Amino acid sequence: MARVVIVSNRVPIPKARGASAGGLAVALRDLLKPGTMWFGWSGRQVSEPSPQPALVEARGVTYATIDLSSEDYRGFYVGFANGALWPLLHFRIGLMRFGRKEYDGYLSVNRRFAGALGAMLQPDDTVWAHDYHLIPLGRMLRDCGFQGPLGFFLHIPFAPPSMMEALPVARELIADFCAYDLVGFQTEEHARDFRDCAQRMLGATVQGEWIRLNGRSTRAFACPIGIDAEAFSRDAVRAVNDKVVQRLAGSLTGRALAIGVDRMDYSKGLPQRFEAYACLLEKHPEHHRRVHLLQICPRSREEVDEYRKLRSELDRLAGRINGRFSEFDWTPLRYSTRAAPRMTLAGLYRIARVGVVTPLRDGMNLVAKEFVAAQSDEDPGVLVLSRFAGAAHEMREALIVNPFDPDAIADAMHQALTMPTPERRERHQALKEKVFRTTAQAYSQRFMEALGQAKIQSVLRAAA
Ligand code: ADQ
Repeated sequence: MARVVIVSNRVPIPKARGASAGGLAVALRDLLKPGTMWFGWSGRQVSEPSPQPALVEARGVTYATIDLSSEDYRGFYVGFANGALWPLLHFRIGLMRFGRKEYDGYLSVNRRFAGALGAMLQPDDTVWAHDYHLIPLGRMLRDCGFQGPLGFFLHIPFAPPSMMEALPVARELIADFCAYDLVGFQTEEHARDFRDCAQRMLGATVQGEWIRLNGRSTRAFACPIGIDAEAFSRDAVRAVNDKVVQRLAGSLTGRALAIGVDRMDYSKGLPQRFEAYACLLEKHPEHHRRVHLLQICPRSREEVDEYRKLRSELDRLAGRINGRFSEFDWTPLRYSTRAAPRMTLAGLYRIARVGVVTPLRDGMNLVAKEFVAAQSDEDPGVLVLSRFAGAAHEMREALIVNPFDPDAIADAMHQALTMPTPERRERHQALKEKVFRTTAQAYSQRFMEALGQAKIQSVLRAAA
């Protein structure tokens, strides 16, 4: 039977009943039918990883995972994927740390993935690999003899040739992308940057969305990811009974809530957001005692230096803002580094008057879509959105800001806090229509259809 095989760095094996699914598991939920396989890293570091994957069956889906050694993890995950590719593709070349050893580690883990997965693949399988950890995997699976449809989706942005040139192994990686039949990006801008790189850096022939390199054809297209808007919206309504949401709502005593929810990552523009909030309170004393900013940002990737530095900077800024503006009965900034259950998050978005989503660069940003899906039609909150989030390409009715400009973010927050109800409703209806149309379900279906067609086309083009 033809199977879909999903590959990603981390594998969301369903745990206890009621455990909430992460973003990728939600996005691919419709593909998780009996017979599907999901392959990736177990999340474990062991001294002698077995080449045999561990298999877990849940609701007919097979989850196959391999372990990594600490050395693998340091080179592949901390070193190359998050120390070089992540900063480069988020336009932070200055933070990029490239080392041959780390790149070799990255290749070696991809080879291990390809070896273990290749041994389990059947000729009529369709393979869909995800994200920047696994760019060379497609070529390596081809080297193992797999000839079926191979797709790849990049969840983070791509960079133009002038920036990609800074990465010493960029040419190899761009050629690796071209081993897939279909490569998906969050926006047309990222897809175009990729095609430009293939053309200018490798001399590939580009025709529309098709790239031809060394006799193979690959389609590079935009396929924006979404959320399960119906389910998220239902959760937001039900979350009025959530204890944390009730406690927070009770503590507001009529004050407006502005909310930010992000992994603690330097791409999310958090220091600039805190400065913008200080700027709002400085320019508009009328908001004193009338607003709270709740920033929820769970720590992530603390093995990487830059993430530890960011944490100290945010602690310092948060202390400074509260020290300067607090009154005995009003703390302007509430800041938590904990993860929150999805239901609680949905409820917090719903009671917020303003959603502040201001990344410096972001592939899509699902928080922007979740915020919109959680609002009520009668009394909706207003979204302040960075123009450099992929989501801004669709969500034009948000208040679009330059995230490098704290003054402009402060002005947009003021506009959001004082926006008349009819305008809030009008903007919300337009945004809601988009979030409910470009859903997670629409994303996976569109990608899979395009992958089937791309495979046929690439075979025809090779024969032409
Ligand atoms: P991320 O960089 O992780 O994803 P994002 O798209 O915002 O960014 O997704 C984060 C998810 O984590 C959201 O569903 C959010 O609700 C959840 N989350 C954040 N903080 C949380 C907290 N404190 N507690 C619980 N949940 C929390 C990458 C790319 C993005 C791209 C996605 C999907 O960087 O650009 O949109 O993949 O493709």
